[in-house]
Amino acid sequence: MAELEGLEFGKSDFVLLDEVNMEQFMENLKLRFEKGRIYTFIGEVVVSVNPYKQMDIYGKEAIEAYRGRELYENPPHLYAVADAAYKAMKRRAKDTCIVISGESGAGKTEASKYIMQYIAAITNPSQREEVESVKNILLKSNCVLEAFGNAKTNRNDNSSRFGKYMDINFNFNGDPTGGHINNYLLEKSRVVQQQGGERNFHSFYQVNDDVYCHKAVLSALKVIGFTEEEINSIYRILGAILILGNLQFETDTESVQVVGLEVLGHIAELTATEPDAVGKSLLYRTVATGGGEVIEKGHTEKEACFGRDAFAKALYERLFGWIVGRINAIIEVKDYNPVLHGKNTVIGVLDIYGFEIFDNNSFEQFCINYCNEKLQQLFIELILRQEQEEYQREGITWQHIEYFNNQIIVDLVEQPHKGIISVLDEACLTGGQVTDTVCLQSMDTKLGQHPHYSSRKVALRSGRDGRLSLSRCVHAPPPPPPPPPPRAYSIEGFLDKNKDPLFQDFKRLMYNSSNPVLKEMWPDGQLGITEVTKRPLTAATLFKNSIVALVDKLGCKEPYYVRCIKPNEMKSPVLFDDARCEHQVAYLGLLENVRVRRAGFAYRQPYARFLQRYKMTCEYTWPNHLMETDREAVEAIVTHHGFQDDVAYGHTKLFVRTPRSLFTLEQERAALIPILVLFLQKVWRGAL
Ligand code: AD9
Ligand code: MG
Repeated sequence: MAELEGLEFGKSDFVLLDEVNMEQFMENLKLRFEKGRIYTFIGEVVVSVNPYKQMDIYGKEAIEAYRGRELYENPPHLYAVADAAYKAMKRRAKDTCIVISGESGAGKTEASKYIMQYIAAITNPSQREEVESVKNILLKSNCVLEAFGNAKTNRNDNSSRFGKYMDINFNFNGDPTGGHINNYLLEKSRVVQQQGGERNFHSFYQVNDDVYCHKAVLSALKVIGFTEEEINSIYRILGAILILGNLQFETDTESVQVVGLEVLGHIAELTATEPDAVGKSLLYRTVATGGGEVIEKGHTEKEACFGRDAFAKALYERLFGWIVGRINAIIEVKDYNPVLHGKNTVIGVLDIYGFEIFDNNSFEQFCINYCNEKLQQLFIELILRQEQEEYQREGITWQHIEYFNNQIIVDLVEQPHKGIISVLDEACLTGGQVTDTVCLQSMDTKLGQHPHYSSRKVALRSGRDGRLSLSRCVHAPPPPPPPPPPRAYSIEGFLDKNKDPLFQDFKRLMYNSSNPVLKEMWPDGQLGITEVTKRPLTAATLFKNSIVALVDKLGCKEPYYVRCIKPNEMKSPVLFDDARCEHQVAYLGLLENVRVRRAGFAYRQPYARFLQRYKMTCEYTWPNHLMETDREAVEAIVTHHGFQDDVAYGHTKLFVRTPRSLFTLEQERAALIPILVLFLQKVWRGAL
């Protein structure tokens, strides 16, 4: 619970609400936002509301104020969480992670950058050169990843179109020695198609109009350690993708042709391949017949367009993956000897897309929301586990806590043979005749009885479509937080996006490039047509595997959470849209979080600290107590105020069940302080 803030700014920790209900939660959130208090705790979780304006709260002074302090000693802030994660890592040699979630534009990426800057600022006091270099590379990697992975969308001018998890490694001194980045589900469809008002990835514009940013990216690439040849290759590939974007086909009497053959020459030059080979891979595909014969089959115009787009998307996706891989190779911890250097510990920072519920939700939203269900599940599990561990450490009896377990929804999506992904994969395997609608029908057959599954048919101007819905029915007793509305996904495009096919001919073309950088990105192009027997994993299964691995990784770390909220759709610093915010609070399960936190002990503090703060409220402890231990003195304060039934005494800490008890103490303390100040002034003036 944060102190040092007056009540006119609202309650700095939601566990202090008189009652946990949406009304009170929202009232407090709004009041704090309006008073410029964008951060609020729920225990150790920070809830953040995007201020949409520069705040003077991230400077050197703030960093110093939070450095090495306990969470409740300062007002809520990202720095408090960053410091808590860092302290746990340094003092207790624990691997920790900071999970930042929230919807698009809620402030996740900005938060992750402030957290990294904080960690950079408080480490390496002796300014060792190699550590400074690691820090610099870690910070610069943001600039590069944002250039290639972010884009202007209707929701955010700098929207991350990929999920990012970054591990920062520390040596026994607590100084960064390296790192590793994992990226998730880059939205590659943006390369060929954007919604009205949106743009392609920033990188495409930086070569022409956003030249200022281009210079910064170039300089970041150099600082990180990309070679001239690599940088050159990156921009050549971007050029090739741009040309592909303008490439058209036409069908004459006999076959499909590329319009304006000179474009093939441009692409060939940029990708270090032959124009004929480029043309061939755009117009034909090599297939093996049943008898083992290899033939070339000409595309229809539609197939050629589909192939071209898939090629452009894959080029970009592999480029992005390769850039991340190169950064990793450079910042990877090398020559670490645990005997010589002590335990290598890690802080992970996860900046990943939050729940997305648009008017029209598709395969991408389905994947993203599945990821969030997994993280939500981990969140509840870990928060409970942390509580449980602390109680055990302190010798306090653990009481069972009722909470909503969304495992049932996770299972609905990911269970082998039965889940939605499995049914979808099966439909993709069946081949040509299965349509999205048929796929939805088989989901209905397999999952129709599931309490959280439903589907319906809708008539659209463009034809018929089906909607598949998952409802998150929250049934936690009492008081139940309002269940968020069910999410409906349009089934249209699910099969294609899941299969994500790319003709093998493109892979071979790229593998045979004489540019070694490009060749390195396409190792699977070396397989001959008859050698390609295994079907590649589908997009949903690949995503599922990566998220399962992520959750495993997070699960063995001590987690810290930042939950971001977007106050309005107008990017306004003064508007608090109640309905929009309430919706996010419900989806993030924040009321649930407060409930879990309060169901056990809402508040805990080491005896010495508690005593120092409240000893003035009790005659037996003011100005000093005569008891043998601090714990006894704390018992005296608690009994004096009559809330002995509301507490438990741990080995080193006092645990208080309801915030009201503490509130009484806080109020009394607040009332006493002016009297005390007056008294001291008189003492100084010699009046007493
Ligand atoms: V997305 O899911 O990647 O589309 P984010 O990452 O949640 O989204 P982002 O951090 O990019 O959102 O924030 C969006 C914009 O809000 C920023 O570009 C800033 O203009 C603004 N913002 C966010 N946080 C802060 C802040 N702490 N101070 C000032 C902020 N402005
Ligand atoms: Mg972002």
